[in-house]
Amino acid sequence: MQTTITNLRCEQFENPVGIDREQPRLSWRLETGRRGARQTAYRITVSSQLGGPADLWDSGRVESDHTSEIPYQGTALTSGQRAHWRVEVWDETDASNSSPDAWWEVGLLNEGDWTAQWIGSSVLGGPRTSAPAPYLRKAFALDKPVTQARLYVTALGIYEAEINGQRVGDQVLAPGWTDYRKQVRYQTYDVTDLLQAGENGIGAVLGDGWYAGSVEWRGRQLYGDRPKLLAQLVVTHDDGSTTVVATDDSWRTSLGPILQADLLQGQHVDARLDLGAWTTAAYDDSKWQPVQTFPKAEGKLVAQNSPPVRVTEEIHPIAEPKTIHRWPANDHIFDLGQNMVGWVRLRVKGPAGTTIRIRFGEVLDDKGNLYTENLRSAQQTDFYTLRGGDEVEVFEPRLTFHGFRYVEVRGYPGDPKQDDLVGVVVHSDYPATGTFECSNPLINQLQHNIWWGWRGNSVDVPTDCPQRDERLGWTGDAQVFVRTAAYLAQVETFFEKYQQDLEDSQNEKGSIPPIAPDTSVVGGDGGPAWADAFVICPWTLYLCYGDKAVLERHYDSMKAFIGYLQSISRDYIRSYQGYEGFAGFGDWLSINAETPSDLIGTAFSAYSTELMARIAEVLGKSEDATEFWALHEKIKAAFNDRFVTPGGVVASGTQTAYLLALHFDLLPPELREKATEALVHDIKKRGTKLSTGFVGSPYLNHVLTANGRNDVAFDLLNQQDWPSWLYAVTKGATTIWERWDGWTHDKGFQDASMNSFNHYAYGAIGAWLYQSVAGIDVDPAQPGYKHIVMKPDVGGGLTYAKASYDSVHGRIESSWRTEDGRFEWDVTVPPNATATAYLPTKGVAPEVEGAERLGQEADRTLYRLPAGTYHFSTEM
Ligand code: RAM
Repeated sequence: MQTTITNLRCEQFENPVGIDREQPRLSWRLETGRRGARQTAYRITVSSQLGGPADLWDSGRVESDHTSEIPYQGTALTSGQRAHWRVEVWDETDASNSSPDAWWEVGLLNEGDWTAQWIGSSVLGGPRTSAPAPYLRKAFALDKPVTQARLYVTALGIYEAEINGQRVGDQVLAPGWTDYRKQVRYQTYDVTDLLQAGENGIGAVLGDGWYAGSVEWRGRQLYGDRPKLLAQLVVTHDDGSTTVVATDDSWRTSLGPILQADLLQGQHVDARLDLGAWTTAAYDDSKWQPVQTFPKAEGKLVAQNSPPVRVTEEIHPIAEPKTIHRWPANDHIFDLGQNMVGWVRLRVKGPAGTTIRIRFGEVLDDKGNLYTENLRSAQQTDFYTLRGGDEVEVFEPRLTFHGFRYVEVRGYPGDPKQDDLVGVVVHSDYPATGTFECSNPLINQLQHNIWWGWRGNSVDVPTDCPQRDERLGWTGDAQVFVRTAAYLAQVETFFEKYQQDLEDSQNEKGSIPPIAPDTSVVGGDGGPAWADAFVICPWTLYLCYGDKAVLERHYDSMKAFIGYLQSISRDYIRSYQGYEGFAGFGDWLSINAETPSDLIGTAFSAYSTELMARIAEVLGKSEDATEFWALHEKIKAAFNDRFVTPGGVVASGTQTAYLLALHFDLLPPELREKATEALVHDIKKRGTKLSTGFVGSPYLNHVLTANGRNDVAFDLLNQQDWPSWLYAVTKGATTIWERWDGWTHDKGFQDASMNSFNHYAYGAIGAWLYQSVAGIDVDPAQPGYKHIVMKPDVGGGLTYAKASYDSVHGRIESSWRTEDGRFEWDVTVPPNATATAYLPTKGVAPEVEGAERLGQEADRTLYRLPAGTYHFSTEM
């Protein structure tokens, strides 16, 4: 059976344009059904010409089983250069196979490559009022045929570019959100097909975006007073010469139909002001004004290096809209059946000047009205004023986004029908990698909610929520969820970008704020479990994708962070009583269970230091590793001294206190059992309920399962009264709620000032479902699923569970069912990986072809599995 080489990726993109890393990382996959298939060597060749000799790089035959993220090590490439590459792979039989050709193209590497100037309109809004969106354009002639054209473009704000009346690319909300004072990301588009010899037109419309529009609750203009554009079109002609068309003072600007484009407040459009075909060459712009030019932006121009934001799906209302009769205009409420993030597309016909108001909410109140109190100051309201005439008009705002399930349309001429409105789902366009299903439909709905919670809260930045006046890159939420996110999707470069956001927000003392990109709402130190995202997130990426680059890139800053933690600790206790700095958010939103800040602080200090020691080991920095381990010992000793009694009682006695002590392995081994008992006792005392907030919840079921109480883990999972994961599910939730008690029978809605129905943090239970219930996990000693730990923990009345995960090596599958006292298990190990299967068995362990028996551990038989598919059948 032959091996084919597929999935050729450069920096996780397929044949990308605009790569600016000096050593772009190359990856591929082996595809074959052959048992035990693995790579023994590879040879990468890179050429400046398609099919040409390897003039840029020939790695030679490298004896290695690595297939992912091999750094390019050839001749330095120049701006705009294209590199063609392929890889030859030798397998375990020493047969060799070559991949198809792939390529990447370099972006603009040097500031000097940019001749474009920042341009914008002279019209600007204020801290509370927005100005209409500026349109910017230029006509130009190309006197020779076009063989290739690239548009390098970005904005302070957000842009949508057009050439000759056609939209450039399919990204939305570009260039996304960074701390623009540090970094501004540009996008590169292949626009060859949009141009022609002769007359051409180019233009862009700008939204205020995160740069000049509303961000959280502080109003507008956080980074600058108005949006600006930077664009450089580089056209190559058939004779090899180039023409560059760049933004400068020859461009012209006008206001148009978009009266407001604000991410939080919404988009207002008056179609009567439509500009027509404003990027065609023939368009008459004599009434337009000259643009203003602006000095160079502070932030460094860097290429887009994470998944672009795109429309990924459209969903339809589940029923005809409900009409609420009001005076002077009726409301029509559409239900999309899913709490989602993006916008709607609305079809409408009616008299010119009719204005429709569209509001968005996650839930309805008990009278069936749209509930918007929990949005705080975010209006997320769109207005559309009709052009009029006989044609159906289509309204689709793209310079804003909303979080909603219900859409309230007021002022619609006549009665809208179900198919007049579509929900347009928008988020970072990463490949989905995980599927999970089991015999309990409520748990399947929970998994569905976790996935949608992640989708809506990954619009370029991992956010707490997507709807109210917040939508921020809260560090705590991100670290809580990153492991789950890495099951759901290929989020490596998404989180690498966030890691850069974190580093960009680090202050000179080494602290990491609660939010990145930093909006300086709360200040310089995010406190325990929040700031620690800086170490936890990259470590998780390393475990799940096996690449050291992110650890290397941020090593010095992470080390500075660990130094900072000690500088604010007293006798190794972080957030000690009496500490004058920010002691942290505690176990945020826990239920009647307060865990002291110094306990959480010291536990996370130990954990981050341990991870740092491991990171230093991985990077071969053994002196540092020794120091971090020594520091870790001291923090651990201080933790025990201060918070643990000789009998194994952990101070405060909360579930979270025990969870941190156990999960971070802070206790002497002989106290683990006692601590587990105490944890279980507290759970039972509360009626088999959890009391954990953001900090403890992600570890709860892991700790129970790892310490012999998988039964209690399942009892918590199956609990349907609040606080529990399934409570919201039984109340019809389609995403994860911010609070365990977002809505209850006796109290109704929780405090509107903080009650999001789309907050992914509690969705962190998702990782346990994949890891423990389905039994697919990484082995830290061979990260990136090179060696897979397959250890399903059966329980909770489930009769089957099945999951798949598309790892860097290919698809991993685990599917089990129980039947008449037997355990039937199907397993797939992708090529170039191995797995250890932990088969739960009472009786005689079966012989399975290709699986090597390794021995017995308690009630499980261990097998070593080379690549391939296997079926186990045994007595339970
Ligand atoms: C809330 C956010 C977030 C949390 C912080 C502490 O406002 O929604 O989820 O991390 O506070």
